[in-house]
Order: sequence, then C-alpha cells, then structure tokens
Amino acid sequence: MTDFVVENRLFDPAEALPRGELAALQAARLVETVARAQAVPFYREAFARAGVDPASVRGLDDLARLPFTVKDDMRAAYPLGLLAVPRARIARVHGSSGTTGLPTFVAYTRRDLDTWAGLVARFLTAGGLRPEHLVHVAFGYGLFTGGFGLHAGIERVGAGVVPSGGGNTPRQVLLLRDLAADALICTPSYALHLAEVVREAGLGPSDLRLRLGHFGGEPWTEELRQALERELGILAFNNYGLSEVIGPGVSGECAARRGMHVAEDHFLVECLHPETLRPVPDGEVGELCFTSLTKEAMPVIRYRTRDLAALDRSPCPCGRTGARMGRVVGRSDDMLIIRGVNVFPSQVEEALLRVEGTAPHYLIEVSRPGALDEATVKVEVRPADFSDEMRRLVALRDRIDREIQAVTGVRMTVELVAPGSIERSAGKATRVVDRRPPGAR
Ligand code: DLL
Repeated sequence: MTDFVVENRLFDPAEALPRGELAALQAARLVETVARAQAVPFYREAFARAGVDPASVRGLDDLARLPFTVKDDMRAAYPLGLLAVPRARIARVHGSSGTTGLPTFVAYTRRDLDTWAGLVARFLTAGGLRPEHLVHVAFGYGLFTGGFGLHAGIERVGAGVVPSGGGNTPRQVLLLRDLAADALICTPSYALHLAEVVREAGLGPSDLRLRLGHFGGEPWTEELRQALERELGILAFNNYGLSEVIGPGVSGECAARRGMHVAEDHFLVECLHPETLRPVPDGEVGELCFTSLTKEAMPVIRYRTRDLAALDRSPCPCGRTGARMGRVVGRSDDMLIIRGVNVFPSQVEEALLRVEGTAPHYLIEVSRPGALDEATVKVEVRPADFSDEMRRLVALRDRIDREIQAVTGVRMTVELVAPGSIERSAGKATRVVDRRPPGAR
C-alpha cells in the first residue's frame, strides 16, 4: 500500500448536480436523443415495431416504453449502419473486437470526442490524478477504446502521458522504472502481470514511483485490488465503460471507492431483471442498460450491456450525485452453468486469491465427457511453492479445492501448473475455455 491520500476534487460541477436538476436535464436530453435517433433507419423501424411515436416521448417516464438495442443489432448494422450523422462528420472510429468474427464499429463526432475526454477526466480526477502527474498507459492504442480514450482524458486533466501501449512487458517495466510514472493505466489482469515481471526483474514497489492505478475493461475482484495495491504500492481505482456506449468514462470510482459513479448527465442507466426486463430495486444485481443523452454520431437507446451489477443511489460522502454501480459480477452471457449452477469466473478468482501460494493466473476449462459437466481450473503456483515438496503442493491443491467449492458451490478439478505457463494477455485475460457443445452450455 501507499500512503498517498486522494483529496476529493470535482473535474466538472455537473458531477454534483442536485438530483432534481439532473432529472430535468436528463429529460430534455432524452427528447433530443430520441429525435436524433430518428435519422437512423434501425431506430425508426424499432420505434414503429414497438408502437412508439417519437414525438410522444416527453420525459423520463417514457423511457420504459422505448425499444431495447442489443449487440446483435450492432452486428446486423455492420459496418456503420447506426450512424446518425453524415459520414463527413465522423471524427474517429473505434471498435470492439467481438469474440467471434467481425468487430463492432462505433463512430464519434468532434463533439463526441470532446465529451468523451471530459468524462474520462472526471473519473481520473475523482481517483486522484492531478496535472502534475505522469501516467503510463499500457492499453492498446488502436480500435480498442482503452488507449486513445484514456490518453485524451489524461491530457484533459493536464497530466503527462507515457503512451506505452500494449505488449512487450519487460520494456514496460523499464519505462515504469526509468520514467518513474506516478500512475498506471491498463486492465487489472495486465497490471497483475506487470507486477509479476517487476518481481522477476528483482525489483519492488520502491524501485517504481507508482502511487495510483486506474484499472478497467474487464471484471475484477476486491481481492485482486488488494493484491495489486500491495504488489505495486498503489491505490487502485475501478472504472467502467463499453464501446457501444462511449468507451471508458461511463462510470468510475471516487476516493470513497464504494461503487463507480455513473455520468448520469450523459447516460441514463437502468438495472433490469435479465429475463423480465423490469427494473430491480437498488442494491440488487441486474443487467445494466444505458441510453446515451448527448452522443451525436451514434446515439444508443436502451442498450442492453449483459453486464450484471447493482446500483446504489444513496448519497456519497464525496458529493457526487451520480448513481454508483457496484463491481460487475459477470456478464449474463459469460456466466457458466456447471451442473446447473451459475458460476462466474470472478468467483473462481475470489476463491484463488484467498489461498496463499497461488498466483491469480488461472484458466477454467469446462467440458462434458459423459452426462455431467466437468470443470477443471488450471492454477499457477508461485515459483517458491512449485519447487517445494509434494506434500505442500497437495495441501495447496486441497485448499483451493475447498475454497472454490465454498464460493461457487461447485466441485471442480484443480490442476496446479508451473509458474508462467498460463498464457498472458496484454489486454483482457481469457479466463474460460468451454468445450461443451454449444447447445449444452
Ligand atoms: O473495455 C472500454 C474500457 C476500456 C473500459 C478501458 C475501461 C477501461 P469494450 O471493449 O467494448 O470496452 O468492452 C466492454 O468490458 O461490457 C464489460 O463487460 C467489460 N468491462 C469494462 N470495464 C469493466 C469493469 C471497454 N471496470 C465490456 N469491470 C463491458 C468489469 C468491465 N467489466
């Protein structure tokens, strides 16, 4: 841990708008968004199918009548069918690399890029970034929204950037040491990998000057936060976003670190039961659904994220009034069902991090050799334990076995593997290989 203390500071007064004023702003912006979306054939047809006259949308109470948008609608509109402005107004295109086939493209106007940089600057400021800091960005610069999105936000804060990009981890460690960056920005799994390579190079937190980490782009746990804070000597903050909605900057933690404040003046957020699609009460986990309020190039209406998280609208000591979303506990579509039990990879991670001597690099392999699902968790042990005697390894495996069963309710086979043998990724980590036939998942 670090003794660095984050003093509360707003980047934009809009973050603390009284709820009443916020609602009025949202209502006016929703009406504008619905009007803007009518430039897109897909939305015109979707509204017609749902029997909604766009002119009848007057305020927030009308939201529940609007049709949903899903990832498949984005795919069907490939490449830029959801564009709501003339092509000549596109200032940038990004994309998310879908797990299968074609990417999904998202476009931005100049004003969208400006909005986006401001939103990223909000969460960076909330999480302690200051103009005097130097920031190491290890997100890929390319179609992925992570690199360029964070870069612009850091510049908006007024801080310095080391645009390291993804990959070549030993070189990243060299840059971190020699340029002495104050903050690290990447996925949490890559931060963990960096910490490991730092250790292997015989270095420790005191050889680096890191104080802050802003991590996002994939689910992670409180336990992983503690491990990263310990290993890198930082305060670690969570931030969330998705390309379809804007990229990073949809929500991020303040110094209280009790959930990520959603930028509700730019996005309406709903938390819905994944089957009934009705709102769940605050504090209950549901699927998050976003409607953009200011985007020009690609407005989104009721975009179903598949991300499962809970909302908290109770007042936050920091004074920000935006609802806070809890950690994403999983996606309704990466949720594994193993012998009938819903299991999220993050639960397996939580179990592993409870056990001393494991490196939280793991891979869950699911198959169905006979009638029943089999799940194997490959877990890396730390170098010291790996060279140790058999008895200790067996004891370690039994501990992991018990923790996984305690957290997930499912018995999995635990396989201990050599340090460094699970493939590292520079971006989002692959946690699951599902070998069951598609219909059996
Ligand atoms: O990952 C945007 C981003 C970049 C966010 C950098 C934060 C930092 P996509 O590639 O479209 O966009 O993937 C979006 O990633 O629906 C979530 O499932 C997941 N995700 C993003 N941030 C978090 C987070 C970027 N903090 C998908 N916790 C989303 C959990 C996250 N999951």
